[in-house]
Amino acid sequence: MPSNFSRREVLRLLSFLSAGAAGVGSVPFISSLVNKANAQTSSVYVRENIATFMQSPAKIAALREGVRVMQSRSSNDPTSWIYQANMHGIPRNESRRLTAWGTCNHGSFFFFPWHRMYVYYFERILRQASGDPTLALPYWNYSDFPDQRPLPEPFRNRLLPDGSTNSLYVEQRAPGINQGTTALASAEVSYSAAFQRTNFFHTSSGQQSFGGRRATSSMHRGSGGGLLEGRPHNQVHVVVGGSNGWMRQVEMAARDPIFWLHHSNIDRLWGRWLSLGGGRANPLNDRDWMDDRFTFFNENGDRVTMRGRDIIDTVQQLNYRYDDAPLGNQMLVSGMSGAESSSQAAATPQLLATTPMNNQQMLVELREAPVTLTLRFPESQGYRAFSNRTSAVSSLTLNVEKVEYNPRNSIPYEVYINLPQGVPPDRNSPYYVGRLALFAHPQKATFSLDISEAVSELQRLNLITGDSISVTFVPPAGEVNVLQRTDRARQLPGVVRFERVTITTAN
Ligand SMILES: [Cu+2]
Repeated sequence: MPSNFSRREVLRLLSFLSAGAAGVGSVPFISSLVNKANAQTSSVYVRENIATFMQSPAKIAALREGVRVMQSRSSNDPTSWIYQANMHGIPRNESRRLTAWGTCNHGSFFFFPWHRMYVYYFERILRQASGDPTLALPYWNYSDFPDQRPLPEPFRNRLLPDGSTNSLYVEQRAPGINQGTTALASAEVSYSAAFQRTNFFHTSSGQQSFGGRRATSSMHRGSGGGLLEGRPHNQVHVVVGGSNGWMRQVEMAARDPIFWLHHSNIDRLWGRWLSLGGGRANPLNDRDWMDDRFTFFNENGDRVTMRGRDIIDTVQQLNYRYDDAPLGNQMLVSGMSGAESSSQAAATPQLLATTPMNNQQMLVELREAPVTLTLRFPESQGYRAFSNRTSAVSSLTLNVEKVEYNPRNSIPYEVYINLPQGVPPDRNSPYYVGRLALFAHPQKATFSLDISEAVSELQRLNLITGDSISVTFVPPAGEVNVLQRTDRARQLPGVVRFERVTITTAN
């Protein structure tokens, strides 16, 4: 049992697991849920881990059939595959602007509620299309179990053993994903940084939170994404999508069937975060978050609207729950250290290290070859933060400032800290901190990645010494060819440019 759980947190976690409920804050509420769950078990849909779900050929067959039937419908039909995907984003070659198309929310605190509503109605449509009244959407649990980090097997092959088409397969994925040889890495799927935060939203520009910056209305591509939206959400999008696959583009992502299992998992992690207590709560006093209306379609093709206040309790309001992960998993435990730290009071993030800025405003350009940049510590305090393991700095953020990129075609670079010269880049090494995951990222905005976990591991291994620190951007194996090919064919820039890289304390 982890010693850094408070007794109350443990009790809440246990209540949560026994109720199987997501997103409830107070203990009396939980017990009423337990009763309800016991009384009505048969009517509550259970979203299962795909690793469990796929043990049942009948369930996989129902999932495939639901997807196939939706794909066979006309794109003017709101219950069709393409109509639903276009609600997330509208492809550039599409001239129609149908109701609710292009309305996904990223980069603000509407990210979680909007995607919960979106997945909820999609699941209802899918169930009806499948002909199986018991079908619930599974989730892809890449975070908790390392052996579940390759793309789930039912999604990998174009054809099924009987020669028919596999509706869960798409070709438009990164190299190695459909072979199962490229698995997600721990640094790409960790939710530790996000789970340590106890604040749902951040209000000032430098502050961070679990769920994103406050907004007063729908935000298609905001620059205030929460920590969980950054990792694992954006990381998984670009690792699966690669340089120009569907998952890496907002406009195409929801055409890949794995999108829905990815977002089912993101939705599950929201409930897991809430269940940890310690002040973690939904912004129930925020009128915009609670009352702004978003438009969807139900399984009959009827237009419906939903508000935040309609989706807070998935069991009581939406009739589904997650089978949920066991208590003793390592990431959950490690994610809790320092959860109650008081360092979350608003303060300006402090600059610890930076690449030099030159006067000509020259941008750093990433192309086919790895690029290593050296960051200097402008003040002794920055150096102390890295050299001293017992430093008070608990939270560190890597920032890539003013990034420009082609959203359809740019390499999801691997990012390493202090990778020694001559050492081959390895995504399972302690130097690796994740991808430059530019998913739904506004142009010229700052890309941020929490590197606290990686830095403390490098400190533990004595791999951070001296008066500078390096950051290396490496194109993933197999992605450069993709870039060069499309570069020539379509005359797209393909490259990523940015102004400088800094490391700051996060608050
Ligand atoms: Cu997404």
